[in-house]
Order: sequence, then structure tokens, then C-alpha cells
Amino acid sequence: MAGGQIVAGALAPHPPHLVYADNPPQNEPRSECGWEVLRWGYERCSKSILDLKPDVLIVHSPHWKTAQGHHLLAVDHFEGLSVDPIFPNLFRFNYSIDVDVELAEAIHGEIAERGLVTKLMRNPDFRVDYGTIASCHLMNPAWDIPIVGISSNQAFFTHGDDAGHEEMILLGEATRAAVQASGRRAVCLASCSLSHRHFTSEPEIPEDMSKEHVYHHGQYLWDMRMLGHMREGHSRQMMDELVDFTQQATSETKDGSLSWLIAALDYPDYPAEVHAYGNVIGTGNAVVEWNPARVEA
Ligand code: 2X7
Ligand code: FE2
Repeated sequence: MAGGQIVAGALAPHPPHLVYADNPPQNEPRSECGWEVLRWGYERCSKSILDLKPDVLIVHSPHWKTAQGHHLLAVDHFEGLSVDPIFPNLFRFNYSIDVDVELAEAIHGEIAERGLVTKLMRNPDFRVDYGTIASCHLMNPAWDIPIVGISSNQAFFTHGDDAGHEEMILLGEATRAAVQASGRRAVCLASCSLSHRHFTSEPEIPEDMSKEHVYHHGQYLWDMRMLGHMREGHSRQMMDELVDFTQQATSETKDGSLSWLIAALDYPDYPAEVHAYGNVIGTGNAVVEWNPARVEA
């Protein structure tokens, strides 16, 4: 089958706080409210993405960390309880996830062809990480579209930021090639925050929004610079600056999700839609959509 396409991509951050604040039935803790700008931005992005009727969501998560190579979920169905190790008070999520194993295998093949280490996760009892779950849930709360989950290989940490960035570009190219050969209409989700300096103590009421704010003006300015490039369709300039941004904004992009996404989308030169920007325990988070159909409309 040929003629597949990545029909859209999104920066889809995973703070568990956003799931907690939404009170879905799958999550055990209950909240009063919180982080509305980000949650309502996610709702707008989700509607636009789901209108495209994708066959599959492909998500790259900073919280599935693999020391050796790029791993892919490759069991038809995963079920279990995923608990955030830092915020077990906010995220205890009962998940039920369908996986597009055929596409996972195809991406695995393309990664190997590029000389990178890769492995299929075949353990049916594997506990899926909260980054994968939070981004997929916020983008598609009905969970009625299969996913492919990709781990974050620690190349930035072990080989340096430039080498890590280059490796994630290869991973993005591999993903695009596999989707094109598969005939699928795919959406790629980079599950990461932007600037990532965060508070060290939690307010007594986690959703007390009088306590939420930018942590550091310099990091906020970096976030605005990157969002400016996205809004202007300057993704090549953004990629050129991504390693500096990662270092100076102590960004979660160090896990590679954004480098992967932009390469998978083949460096879009049309404007991205920034649906929301906001802070979660001080970190900078943006919900951003790259959707060529939206630009043409
Ligand atoms: O994993 C996260 C994150 N990336 C940002 C904010 C808050 C919590 O968890
Ligand atoms: Fe995170």
C-alpha cells in the first residue's frame, strides 16, 4: 500500500495536571478546575485534528526513556494503571490503548535501515508512561484511534545535544517514510513542554491558579521566540536554534520529540496555529498545530 501521509502534527505537551483538571473517568484523583487556557486550547486543537479523520496517532514521549535505541509499542492492546512517579496525587490513570502494530513494525524497519538501534516492545504487561497517555488523551479523549508509541532514546544525554538532535531528525525521516508506504493518514504528536524550569514545591491546592506563573523571564522569552518561528512558518530557523533553546531554556526538547516532529513533517514552511501557551508548575507549555489543510482553507 502506498499513498500514506502525515496529515498533521502537533506539539502536544503532557503535564499530568491537565488530565487531572479535566476529571476524566479514567483518572482516580478529582480536581476543582485549573489550567483552563491550556485545556481549552487542547480542545480546539483536538477538534481540528480529529476533523481530519486520521487512522493513527504517532506519539513521541519524553517519559518513556530507553538507554539503547528507539523502542516502539508493538502489542495490539495495552491495559493497566499508569501512575506519575512525581505526581501520584494527580495522575493515576486506568488506560486501555489500541496500537497499530503493523505501522510500528514498518517504522521499526525504516529506523533500522538508517543504521539506528531500534526495538519492538512486545511485552503485553508493559506499563505505558504518562507522557504517551496524557498527550493522546488530551488530543483524543475517546481513545477510538490506534496509536504508535515511540520512546525517547537518550542520545542527547549520552552523545551530546547536537548528536541527539541529528539522530531525532533521522527518526523523523524514518517515521515519514513508513507512513507514506503504509497508506495511513497519520498525525504525529510531540509530547513535550518547552522551557522546563519548574517549582520545587507544590501549592497545598494543586489547581490554585493564583500560584501559577512564569518561572523565569529569560526562559519565557525563549519560548516566545520559538513560538514566533512556528507561527511564521520558519521551522528551519527553529530547528537551527533548537539546540541552543534546549540548553538555555533547560527544555524538555532535550528528549528529542520536537526535533523528530519537525523532521517527520518535512520542515513545514506554512504558519502553525498556536492554540494555547501557559505554565504548569512554572514550565512553559504550548499546544501547537501544523495542519496544511487548515492553511489552505
Ligand atoms: O512531565 C511533566 C512536564 N513535562 C511538565 C510539567 C509538569 C509535570 O510533568
Ligand atoms: Fe514531562
